[in-house]
Amino acid sequence: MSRYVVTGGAGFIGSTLVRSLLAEGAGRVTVIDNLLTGKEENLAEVRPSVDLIKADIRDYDAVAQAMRGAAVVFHLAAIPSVPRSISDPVPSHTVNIDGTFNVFRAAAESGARRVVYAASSSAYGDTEMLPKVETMLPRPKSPYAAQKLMGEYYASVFHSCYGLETVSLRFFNVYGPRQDPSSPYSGVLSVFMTALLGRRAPTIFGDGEQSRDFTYVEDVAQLCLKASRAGGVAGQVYNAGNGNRYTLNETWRQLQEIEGVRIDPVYGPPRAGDVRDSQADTTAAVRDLGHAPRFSFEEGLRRTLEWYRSRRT
Ligand code: UD2
Repeated sequence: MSRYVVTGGAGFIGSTLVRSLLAEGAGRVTVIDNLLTGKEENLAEVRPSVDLIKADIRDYDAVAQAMRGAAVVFHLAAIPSVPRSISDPVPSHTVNIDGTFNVFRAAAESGARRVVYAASSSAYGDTEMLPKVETMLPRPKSPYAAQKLMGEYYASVFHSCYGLETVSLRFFNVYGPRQDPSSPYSGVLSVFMTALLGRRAPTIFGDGEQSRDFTYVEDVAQLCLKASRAGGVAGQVYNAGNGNRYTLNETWRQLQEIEGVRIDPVYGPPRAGDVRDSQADTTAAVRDLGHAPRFSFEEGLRRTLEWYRSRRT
């Protein structure tokens, strides 16, 4: 078995992380994925270097078996999406909380050294001030946000009670190649880009003045690697964002400019559980983990757009 395990490694972010690990010389990587939202084809050209275990993280025995001999675990498996956790709360609760508990428990029992946990910026909810700093009181506004926050608490407790080195990274609206645009719960940029390429109007929920710290997937993968190696960070929580924020209106405008088209969006009612503004304070991640995002928003948008274009038939 490999010394690296990535739960959710066939997903959009997980498969990027698997590539980064292999590029840095990992040799082999074990992936645990139930292929619910992940896809084997996301691993395409790296598949020969991956031990893919098709299992659900709610299955403790399968998780424990996959982790035998692992040194570092990246826990990315989850049922994401704020609206999905509201319309169908049971699966997201059981995967994101019970499944996460299983991952920490199996990691501790197998003697793994460290678990890097994919937490979420949604834990902050609406804060009085921007950017959002790790010391702010969390105020989750949706089941998904509460579940992801619970995972952070478990991460911290597995460190203090069992000595497992855990690092929680609060991902801020990650986007990039391989993000699946086809579900009603897909991330907004994947939806915007496929609408743009199909010359269709996107639907913006609310007035479009809500803002996000969109973070390119390769920058997040690099931060995961750094978090797996940094000293003196066990039990801590860090923002994994860029430190910028763009409104949806600005973002749609920028995409139209890149593509040289003009398509007015359709505005719909605001979405329940939505956070208004999101922007990471990256001071702690830069200082303690060496976070150094490389992709500007425009560069990330262009690269992602090219990827969606290359996938059009
Ligand atoms: C949350 C977290 C993010 C990550 C993600 C996982 C926040 C601020 N961010 O993302 O870090 O954990 O959950 O799922 O909580 N929208 C439209 N039209 C569409 C789709 C979305 O207007 O077709 C809006 C949506 O109402 C929201 C924004 O776009 O205001 C972003 O939505 P999203 O689903 O891409 O991500 P979000 O912010 O819920």
